[in-house]
Amino acid sequence: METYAKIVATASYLPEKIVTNDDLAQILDTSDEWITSRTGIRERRISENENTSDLCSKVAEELLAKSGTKATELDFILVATMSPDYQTPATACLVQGKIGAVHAFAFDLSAACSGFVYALSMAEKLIRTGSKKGLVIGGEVLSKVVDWQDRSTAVLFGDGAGGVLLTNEGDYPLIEKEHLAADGTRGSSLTSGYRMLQSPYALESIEQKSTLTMDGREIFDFVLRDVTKSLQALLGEEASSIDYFLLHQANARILEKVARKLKLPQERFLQNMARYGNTSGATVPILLDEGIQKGTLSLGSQQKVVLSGFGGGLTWGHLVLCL
Ligand code: B82
Repeated sequence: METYAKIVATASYLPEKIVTNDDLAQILDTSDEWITSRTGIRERRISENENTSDLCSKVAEELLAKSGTKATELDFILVATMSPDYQTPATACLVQGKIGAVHAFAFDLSAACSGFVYALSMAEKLIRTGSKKGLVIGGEVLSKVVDWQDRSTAVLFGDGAGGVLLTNEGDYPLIEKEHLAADGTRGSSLTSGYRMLQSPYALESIEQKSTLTMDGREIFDFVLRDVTKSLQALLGEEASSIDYFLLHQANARILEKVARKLKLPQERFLQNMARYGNTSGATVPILLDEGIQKGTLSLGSQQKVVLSGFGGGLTWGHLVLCL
């Protein structure tokens, strides 16, 4: 008999501190009107004393509690992040240690805003090939990687984490269709964490910003052209029968344009960037958990939901889920 993955619980965790656009206007030359009209973002959460592994551990603990699972039952922990506590140990290992998941292997996956979608795709294959239970978490503290002097980027990002607990107890396929892709030739349009050569043997050191950089126009066009085209190609006629679209929450204008291109009503595109800003690899799982908490989405309902991530790499990916 075939083994199918199932999402048995979702969870999210946001740091307590709310920073509004007006708050930012006090430290940067910007305004609520500028930020809201261009991005749809009104406020974001900023961590005062928690790092990425802390946010992810809160999500992990909530996932275990909600599903009545013991940490020792987990076979794997995957964390999608572009803002890990360390390069090593992986954030997933910090979570594993903190919750006591002694039988789980653990690693981070680096695919920026597509990270959770990539990680959920990988985890579904782990379940189909023998793993029984595992966590997939997207978590970011982007407030530590943005350039707080740069008003064009600092206002866009926020901190948060979300995730799912997967088991092998599904009665039908969780992922009906998927498409993951990358174009490394365009990687320079969104970067973070650059480190130059600095050994005694280094011949040249190419200096670049290590804080987050992005060419907004270029990646905006990338979504409207490449990402939308690949979504259309994956869905075809089926697009109209998708119940909800959970797209990376980068910018409200992107969601409006994608909906219009697919000739679908805006209401099918869930949105929460007004409250959390862009939390990169965490936007999709936070949106999924909110949809479930509100009752818009329901686990086991067989609703058809598209998860779609796109961003640094460049990377993009779409999953057609049957919840
Ligand atoms: S923008 O270039 O300044 N712009 C679009 C022309 C304003 C309406 C802009 C802004 Br402001 C914020 C976000 C984007 C954007 O396109 N973001 C992304 C696109 C693809 C993948 C990831 C992102 C992201 O920001 O995470 C553009």
